[in-house]
Amino acid sequence: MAKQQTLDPSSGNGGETHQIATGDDILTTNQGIPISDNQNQLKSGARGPVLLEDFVLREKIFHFDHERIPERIVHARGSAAHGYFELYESLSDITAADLFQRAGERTPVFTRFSTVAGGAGSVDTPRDVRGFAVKFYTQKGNWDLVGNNIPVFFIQDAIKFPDLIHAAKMEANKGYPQAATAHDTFWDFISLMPESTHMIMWAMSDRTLPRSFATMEGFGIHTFKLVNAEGKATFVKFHWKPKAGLESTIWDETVKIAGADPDYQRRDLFERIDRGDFPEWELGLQLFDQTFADSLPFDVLDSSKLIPEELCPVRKVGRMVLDRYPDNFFAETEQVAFCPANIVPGIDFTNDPLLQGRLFSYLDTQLKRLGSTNFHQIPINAPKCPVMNFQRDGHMQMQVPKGRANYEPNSLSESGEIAGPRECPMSGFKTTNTATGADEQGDKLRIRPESFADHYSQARLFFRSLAVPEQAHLASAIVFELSKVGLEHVRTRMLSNLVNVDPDLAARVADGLAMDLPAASPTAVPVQDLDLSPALRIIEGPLVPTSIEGAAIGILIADGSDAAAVDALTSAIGDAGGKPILIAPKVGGTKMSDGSLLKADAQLAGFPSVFVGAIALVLSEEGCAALLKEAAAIQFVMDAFGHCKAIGHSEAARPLLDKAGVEPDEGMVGLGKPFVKAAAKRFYAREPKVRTLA
Ligand code: HDE
Repeated sequence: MAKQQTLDPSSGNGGETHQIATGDDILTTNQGIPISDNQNQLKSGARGPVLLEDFVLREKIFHFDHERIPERIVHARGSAAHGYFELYESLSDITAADLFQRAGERTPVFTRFSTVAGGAGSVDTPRDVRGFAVKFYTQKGNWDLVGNNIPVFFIQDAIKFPDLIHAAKMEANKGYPQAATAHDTFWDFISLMPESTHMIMWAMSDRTLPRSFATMEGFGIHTFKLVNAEGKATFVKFHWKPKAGLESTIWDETVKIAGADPDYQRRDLFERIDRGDFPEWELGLQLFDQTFADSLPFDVLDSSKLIPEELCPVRKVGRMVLDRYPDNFFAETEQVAFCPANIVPGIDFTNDPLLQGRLFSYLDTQLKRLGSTNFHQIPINAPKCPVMNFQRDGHMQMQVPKGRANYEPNSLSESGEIAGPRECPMSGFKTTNTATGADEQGDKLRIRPESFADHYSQARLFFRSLAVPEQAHLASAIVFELSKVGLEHVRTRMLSNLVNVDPDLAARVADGLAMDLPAASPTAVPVQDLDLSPALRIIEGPLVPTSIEGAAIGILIADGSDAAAVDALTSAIGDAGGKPILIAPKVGGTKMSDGSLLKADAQLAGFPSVFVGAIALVLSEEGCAALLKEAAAIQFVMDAFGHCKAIGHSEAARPLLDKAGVEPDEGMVGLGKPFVKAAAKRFYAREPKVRTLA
């Protein structure tokens, strides 16, 4: 029999059931009836017709026919992992939330990363925003922090969300492009919605090309409140800071990754966990009060704005470690249901109109997607603390409540006393004080506040804060996307909006499109020059990786490669915390200089250099000569050079470098220590030599 570890459903764990098959198990139907033959249907005679009474066949095909559920309308493509959140210090002075009370305490989490526009089967690496959703299973209920890897959003009011998503997804009549914003409808909408300009700067920057989920930031975006036991509220913005640093790929690299491995980031998450390089982030809080909020030149309820870290520092209060991948993709990653409305006492919403709309949407969509109001009982969604109420019945009810009492209050016990569970004013939500701005009075209006009217100043702030190579990537990305837009009036309108962001940016994009630069579009309020925020940079920013820790580094070998050099390099990379990957024309064995046979991790033709952070060519004259006739080898080197990666090489590898058009620079090094050091960086100064950037 299968070992069924069935936990008591009444304990509030949702009746979690894990099945682990053993070699002695007998195959059964879903009714537990043993199956004698799983290869043949029940027929009347060996060559006769199939019998309708074959319930084994009917049950199996019936179940299979219904295996798919509707995919998420957005964020359909996702990958997830289990882990924990560990608190550094008690935050009881600012919040009563149970998970923030005791230093050192760990709270289990399940975190799902996603792209937004593509379907569930789309590639991992389009230019797209990444979802960053964390479910904290706290002792006082589930808290979902459903964020993105960008701290602002395209729209200020939830009523525009269906329009935004319709415009971004594949075009209604064509059914393409999949997982791509480089098309007419998206840019038509964006160009007509100036409030999206700030986010579009982020979307066109390297932020939407993360190297790995482990090398991107996460943001709760909206302003929330933390509320302490006395009911005092403090505004908060949530941040996730990656321990592995911030790293993105180059667009050309991203496109090639998509072709070579559509599951690149899902695989990377799995492999990092598998080898013990657990992805880790620190939870950061920007804490502020109403006086600070009033001092800002924008509204903290406006989700198209961020608060620069230079103005309000990010306080690190704990860390999240993802150390276990799901046992089953469907049961966990697909069925997990995040909802921004899932908050715990000690955390509260604000009147951000984008957040308020989200509070309705998630529960609603999950009923459709998961098919029953009881989806909270699915193990991945079930709280790990007691769940007690008088909600009953519904499709797929998994629990068996005992007794007559299904209402509150009741006094059905023998003694006649009022029986529980009952509400608890002490531990439930508290009304917050007005220090954070109560605004629930006034006329009923469909109106945008004046304080939301500045759509360009922060877009300018973002663009001007970036490092020079990042600015060039951003400008080139807009040129690329608008080049795919067939409607000239859309391109012109977008250029007019860009003039407001930065005239130089607009001129560069116009030049890249070979179009005339139009006049600036009208703005509701004058655009301001805000103080720049270098913390927003990836390149040359505060989170730039300084070592190869956690990074995959490729070592190309071929027949005759120096065995000792390969051995030394592999150890040096491993010692620095990197993951050495041996790549050879044949995986089964390469004949090394000392006559030994060395197995490779990957075959050259199926493992382009876009998969690694840097490459080392440990080649003999003989091996190099053979590779000169291999397009995959030449492309391997050409791409590493074009993607500004460090290239370490043996002397004998020079003919291959020459054939790949590599020119010497500081990213070209020998083998050994200099290579391990260089491999942590990218050499962007090389980029103008290999491609025209806007
Ligand atoms: Fe979502 N979003 N969203 N969103 N969102 C969904 O819920 C929605 C927004 C985010 O890994 C849906 O279960 C509205 C902002 C993530 O399962 C849906 C608005 C942010 C995920 C939905 C927004 C997000 C979703 C689709 C405008 C960052 C994936 C499937 C007000 C703070 C969660 C689902 C996962 C998923 C609605 C805007 C993040 C339809 C109406 C802003 C990470 O309910």
